[in-house]
Amino acid sequence: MTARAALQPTPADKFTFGLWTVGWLGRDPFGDATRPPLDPIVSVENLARLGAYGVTLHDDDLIPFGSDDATRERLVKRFRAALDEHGLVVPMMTTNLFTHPVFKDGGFTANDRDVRRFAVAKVLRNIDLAAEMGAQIYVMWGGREGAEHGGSKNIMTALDRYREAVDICCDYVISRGYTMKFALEPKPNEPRGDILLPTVGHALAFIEQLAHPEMVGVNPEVGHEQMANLNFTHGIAQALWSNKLFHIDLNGQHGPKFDQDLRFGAGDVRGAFWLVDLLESSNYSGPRHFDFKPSRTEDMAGVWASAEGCMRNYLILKAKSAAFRADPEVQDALLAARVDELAISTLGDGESIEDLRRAPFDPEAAAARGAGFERLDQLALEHLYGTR
Ligand code: DIG
Ligand code: MN
Ligand code: MN
Repeated sequence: MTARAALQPTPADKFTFGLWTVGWLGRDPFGDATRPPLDPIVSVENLARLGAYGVTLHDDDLIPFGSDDATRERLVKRFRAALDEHGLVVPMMTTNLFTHPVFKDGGFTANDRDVRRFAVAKVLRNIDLAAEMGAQIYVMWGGREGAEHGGSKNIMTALDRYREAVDICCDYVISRGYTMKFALEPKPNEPRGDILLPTVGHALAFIEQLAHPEMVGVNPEVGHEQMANLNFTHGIAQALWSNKLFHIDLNGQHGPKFDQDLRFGAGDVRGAFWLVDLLESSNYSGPRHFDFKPSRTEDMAGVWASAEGCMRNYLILKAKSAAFRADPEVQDALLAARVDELAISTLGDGESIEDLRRAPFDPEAAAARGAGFERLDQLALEHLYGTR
């Protein structure tokens, strides 16, 4: 296969994009939109042309907030026709509980009970549409669930309400006989000063308190963990280790600052390499979903170039990871670094605690052993830099 062909995305790569990504108007807190609204049909056409597998969406991305039933039915029918025409699927859907001012203090955890009840009803209605679309994952990003003022929100009570809302949604899915699962998306801050369930760790702990924890996993986003100065690949590893990586939001970020939502591979390149290396060696078979914002500097040609860049960067890193793992010198360096030894249980088969405590050990000799990590890491970087 030629190098160029190897980087041509196909539906087999399972690349998906949120409608809100390529459809981002470029509006930010300091500037107006730089691009006109994008018809979801145009997004479907172009993403299919670029080799994507599917699209994802919030309810409001397709059906403007407050639309009447006739409008809703027309827009859904038109969208489904475009999906069928271009062969795209909808593996994931989610709800917008953050744009309309009614959600200014959140949805599931708004102090205002009427708002909470409206938010739950909005999610339940979109769960029905998600089932109709064949979505198997339903993401919950609680971007407005949080606070800026210490006395405004009893966090323990807020978590009670958060759990109540998620439990209601799980009960609803069970009652309707749907097979979809939920994926909580953590984020530490922005738009709220502090957002509830800020990291993968917080979300994993929260899931264990739910009525149906087996139905709920996580949808980690690269930039969100990195905004909290955390190692995203380590977070994904713990989600995989917990069998809770139900979906993933891929993008780029340059460390702890505002949420940049860069195209995948355009932020922390070294972190992106190790992430792809982990994903491609794991049992995660879900979509490689991009949740990014094409720079507001771009016209539509730039938007599609940015979307294509997300997929190409993933495929480039996938190829580099495979070359790294196949490199005999790397395999030698991995052995020298005793990476394989970590897979051996600390206590031997049939060994007693007393056997362990009596085992001979020379700490000085062990301390003198070099780890061999620098040579291994240099080999990885040379694969990443393209000199191997
Ligand atoms: C932002 O990172 C959030 C929203 O875009 C959406 O609710 C979710 C879907 O992946 N990510
Ligand atoms: Mn983000
Ligand atoms: Mn996201």
